[in-house]
Parts: sequence; C-alpha cells; structure tokens
Amino acid sequence: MKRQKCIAMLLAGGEGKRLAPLTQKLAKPAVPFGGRYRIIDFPLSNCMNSGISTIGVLTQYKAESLHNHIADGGCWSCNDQPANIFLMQGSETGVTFEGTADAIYKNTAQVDQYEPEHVLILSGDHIYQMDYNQMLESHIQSGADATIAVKQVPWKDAHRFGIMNTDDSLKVTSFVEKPEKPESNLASMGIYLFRWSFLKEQLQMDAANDASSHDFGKDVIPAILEQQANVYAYAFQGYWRDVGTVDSLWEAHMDILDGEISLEESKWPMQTNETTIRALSYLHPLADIRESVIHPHSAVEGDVERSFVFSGVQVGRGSEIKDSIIMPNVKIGRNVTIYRAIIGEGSVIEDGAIVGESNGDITVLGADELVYARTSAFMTENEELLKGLVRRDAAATSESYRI
Ligand code: ADQ
Ligand code: ADP
Repeated sequence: MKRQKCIAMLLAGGEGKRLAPLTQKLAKPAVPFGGRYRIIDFPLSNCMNSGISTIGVLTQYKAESLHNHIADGGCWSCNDQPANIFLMQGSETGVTFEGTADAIYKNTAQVDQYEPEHVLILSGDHIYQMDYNQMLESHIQSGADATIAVKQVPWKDAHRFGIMNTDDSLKVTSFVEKPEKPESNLASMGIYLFRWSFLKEQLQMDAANDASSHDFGKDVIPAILEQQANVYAYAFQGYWRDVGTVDSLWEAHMDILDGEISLEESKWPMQTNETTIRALSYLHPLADIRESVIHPHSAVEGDVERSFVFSGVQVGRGSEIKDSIIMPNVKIGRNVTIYRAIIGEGSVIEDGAIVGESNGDITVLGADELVYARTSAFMTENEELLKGLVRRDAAATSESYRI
C-alpha cells in the first residue's frame, strides 16, 4: 500500500432515527439531496477537492443502500486519478460497530496499511463544502494531537451538538457532548483530525474501558481532554448544516434555492454516482417552473415552484408542486397538489391527490408509498405512515439545471 500523509475515515453507519421514515429503507448518508446527489456526496466530494484520495467508508445500518451508491468507488476521482474508496461494513460481517470510535478502532488494521501520519474522521450526515487541507495545515501548525472543526450554532440548537470552550489560541479547554444547558454555542462539527499514532493509543484505551459507549463525542474527546492532550479547534467559516431531521433536510434544500450554498461551483465540483439513471427527459413547454431544480431526466408537465425534482420523476398535467422535494422515480399523476412536502423515492401520487399544507409542518412520505385521492383528505396505503416518509432504489444522472 502506498504511504499516505492523510487518509479519511467516513462514518456512515448511524441509524438516523430522526429522519424517519426517509431512513426506513436507507442509511441517512444515502438519502437523496439537492436534485441529483446523496448526502454522502458532500464529504466525498470535499475529499476529492482537498486531494484526499483514500477514504474508508464505515457502514452498518442499511449498508446496502450505501454500497449500491458507492459501488467500487469508480465514479469518484481525485486530481484526475481514480479515488481509492473502500467500504467496511459492520454487523453483517460478525463485527458490530458499537459506536463511532469503535467503528474506527475495529478498522485499525485497514488504516495501518497506509501508514498515515494523520487521519481525518468525517460524518456522512452534513451538507457543506470544506477544504480539509486548510484544517490539516492548522492541525500541523499548532502541533495538535487532535483538531476539531467547529462552528457557532444558534443557541437554541446548541444542545444537539458537542459544545466546547477554547482559549485565545483556540486550544479546547472544555467539551460536553449534547449538554442540556450549553455554556457556549461553539459546536463540534463531528469532523476530527488526529495524529494517527495518538488516536490509535486512545482507541485502545477506550476499547478496554467497559464503562465507555465507544463514541467520539461522548467518550473519546472528553477522555483525551482529561489527559491534558493538545486539542485545538478549527473554525470553519462556510455554510454547514447537520441534516439529521426532516425540517433541517427541507431547510437545507431551501438554502440552495436562496443561494446560501451552490452545487454548481466549478471550483468546488460535486461528484456522484449516476450510473443507474433512466432515459426520461421531458419538460412541457407550458409547464410553469419557478426557482426550482429540475433533473433533466424527469418528465414535468405540471407547475413547479421552489422545489426539487430528482431523476426519473414524472409530474402530470394540471399538478402543482410548491416548496417540496420530490425524490427519484416518484410518479405524480394529474391535478395533484403538493405543498411543503418531501416525497420519498418511488412513491406514486395518484390523480387529484392533495399532499401537505401551504403552512405548518413539513409532510414526509417514505419510500414506495401510494397516495390516492379520496374526498378532501389524502390517504396512504399505510395510515400510520401518513405523516412519515418514502423511498425506493434509484439514482440520478446527467446535469440538473436551475430555472
Ligand atoms: P451526532 O450527530 O449524534 O453527533 P453520531 O450519531 O455520533 O452523530 O454520528 C456521526 C456519524 O457517524 C454519522 O454519519 C453516523 O451515520 C455515523 N455513525 C454513527 N454510529 C456509527 C457506527 N456504529 N458505525 C459507523 N458509523 C456510525 C456528532 C458528535 C457531536 C457533533 C455532531 C455534529 O458526537 O459532538 O456536534 O456530530 O453533527
Ligand atoms: P441520528 O442517528 O440522526 O443522529 P438518533 O435518533 O440516533 O439520530 O439520535 C441521536 C441522538 O440525538 C440521540 O441520543 C437522540 O436522543 C438525540 N436527539 C434526537 N433528536 C434530538 C433533538 N431534536 N435535539 C437534541 N437531541 C436529539
């Protein structure tokens, strides 16, 4: 194996309960995003654009959905060379990743093969475009054992994150995972850089500790701070969002329409796997499309406003879609109304159905849901999933474009 200065390990095995029912059949990092991508394409593309070409992807929950998307990694390239993306799966292979730190610990031998000086630990749940090299430079310059990427978050959200304090040199002085009463709003982005020799020691100690849940935020970071190790914060300035909930997933899409993050930057190209697209491509000349992202491999005859239409989607005549996200291969009949909704992959919305409301909560349908019109309300095959979500396997291809 070629020696690498820095390799990345991408944690992609969490259950993502708060995104249910979108994650009923999919791992959270495999959830479609932005008209053409899946969430995991963000950290993967960041690696490609930062020149980090070796990435271990650690999967567990609904691993197949990620394995289908990543396949042999052949769709990603770094500096015009094919990337080296390897998948390591927990659970089915008889090895369970107990927590995020345990997932890395159980892949120590894999990492060792590359003899890296530093290891970048990433999460598969975030929408952001970040040059990891800048973080690596800061990590090397400060001589840190560990560097944590940080971002100030709104105080009301601080309890959902690892929260820390630093001194003037950005050395971390305290860290609490998801505190009930946060004392700061400086949040860990769940992105860590470690000197590999240091991390290896720490993971060994953590593994031997029966009281540990083997999680970076809950166990490893607090433990290394207790040992007075050199832990520094790296302040990231750009757009970053943890899309762990239905609302945050919906809002991140609206942020794209509002120009807060661009997926079309030529200097920060996004990469994805688009090998399974279907040749469907039709936009009715009278369709009224406003402020939306429409995948070119879709067939749209109705009106679409401030929404995302992924590949393989059909929207029938007379239908109106507003403030919504229509995931791959959804079939929408005629005279359907969809407001403030996320429609999971492969769902079918029959003629005349009404989904969602123009105000209020976001309505979510899981994969392969059937919605049909009945009097004034809409019904689903499974009533319990009424306010849930939907999906089916599929993928995208070709360029999406904004109108
Ligand atoms: P959480 O958001 O709670 O907090 P966590 O559940 O630890 O994140 O998941 C992080 C990543 O690891 C996700 O991509 C998840 O899919 C993956 N993962 C979880 N369990 C796994 C397992 N057993 N095997 C493989 N992968 C697994 C973390 C930090 C906080 C920080 C937030 C930022 O703990 O301190 O503020 O991220 O979002
Ligand atoms: P995910 O896998 O998406 O991070 P989980 O449902 O596994 O989501 O939750 C991760 C942790 O975050 C759990 O400890 C859970 O109790 C907690 N949690 C869930 N929802 C919230 C929320 N809205 N605010 C703060 N913490 C939450």
